[in-house]
Amino acid sequence: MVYISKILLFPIKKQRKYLQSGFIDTLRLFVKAGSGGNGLPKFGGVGGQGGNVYLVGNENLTLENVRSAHKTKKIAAKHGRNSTHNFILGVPGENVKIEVPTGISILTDDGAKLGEINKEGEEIIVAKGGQGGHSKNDYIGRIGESHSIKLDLKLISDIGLVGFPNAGKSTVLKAVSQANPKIASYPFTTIRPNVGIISYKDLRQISMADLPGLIEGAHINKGMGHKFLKHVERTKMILLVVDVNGFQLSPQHPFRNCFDTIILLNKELEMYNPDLLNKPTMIVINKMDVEGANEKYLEVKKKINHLSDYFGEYPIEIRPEIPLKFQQILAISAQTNKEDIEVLKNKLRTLLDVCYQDNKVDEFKTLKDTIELQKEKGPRLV
Ligand SMILES: Nc1nc2c(ncn2[C@@H]2O[C@H](COP(=O)(O)OP(=O)(O)OP(=O)(O)O)[C@@H](O)[C@H]2O)c(=O)[nH]1
Ligand SMILES: [Mg+2]
Repeated sequence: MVYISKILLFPIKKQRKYLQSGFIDTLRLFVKAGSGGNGLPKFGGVGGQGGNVYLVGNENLTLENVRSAHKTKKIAAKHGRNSTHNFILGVPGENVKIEVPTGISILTDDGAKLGEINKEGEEIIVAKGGQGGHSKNDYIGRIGESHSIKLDLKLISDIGLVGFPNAGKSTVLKAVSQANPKIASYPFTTIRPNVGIISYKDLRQISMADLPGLIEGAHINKGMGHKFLKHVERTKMILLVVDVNGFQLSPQHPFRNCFDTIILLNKELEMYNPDLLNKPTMIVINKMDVEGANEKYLEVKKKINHLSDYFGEYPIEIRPEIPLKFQQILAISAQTNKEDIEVLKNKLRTLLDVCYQDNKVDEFKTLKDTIELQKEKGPRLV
């Protein structure tokens, strides 16, 4: 490889790690339903109906499985048989059922949504077989539908973890759930989404999706975070995780302190889809065990409820327009403090219960009192 690149005098660039995950969350297939068989005018015979193409939900599959099961990406159902002397009613064409993972939307090429599959065994017709020929259509069987469809996987989880790389999102997921995500001290450790389940003593379960970190410019497709933000669109609430020490992607990139990272995340969410700013959001300020964290946290705490007062300090390219609002702010050490994690688990549950009850962000105002009451308990709660 080295030689070839030398001979050809161009460097072969190694693919970035975050592009190597092998994880796919969209897949295009071409589906073709069967055409209807012709009718037999002499005996008033009706041609068989063309077979339909269905998608069927299977919880154990991934889109990678579907891709390898249908390498040609063209899937056709059988045609209906013609009506004959022996079979006045033509035999219908066989249907085809494609097993797909649950939690997908099905779209056509022009972006129209054909439907969703969210449960095991759920079925949807994606190409309808042509009608058999009969007296009203001159006994000519109709052509079955055919088109390409896009399967768009969206993780279904209650809470979506959003933050810069290395902030501790996976550490949070690991601490609150049984999940065992990879954790490391370098950015882009998580390269594909993971879902963990938080279990409570009364058997209540809440799902949380850990997503690859966002970076500045994610909205213009920098890094891979943008691709995964679509999963956040479906979660009931967002859990923003920031490192109290701030973040620097590399020595070539500017250092961003903790407050800057909050502003930048605000901007990225807004640029991706401003509706995300209306989603109930909680913020966790992580790594409070590190020396000097308290002073840094106090600085952030002063400003965090008035983000827009500070927008003017940021250049226009990174300045958000609408400030994020946090229903809850919690300073924790996800790695070292078990009590913090218990408090976090309970706060998440309380917030999520309100989401389910009211499904309205405004209702969170009523939570303020609860938050006040809980102030004296648990970690530094604003
Ligand atoms: N001191 C300290 N370190 C922490 C804490 N939480 C996480 N870390 C460390 O921070 C580093 C990054 O943690 P991850 O959980 O992998 O971060 P992430 O946000 O998932 O990162 P990406 O997957 O790259 O987006 C690891 O070295 C963790 O051990 C904490 O509370 N305190
Ligand atoms: Mg991670």
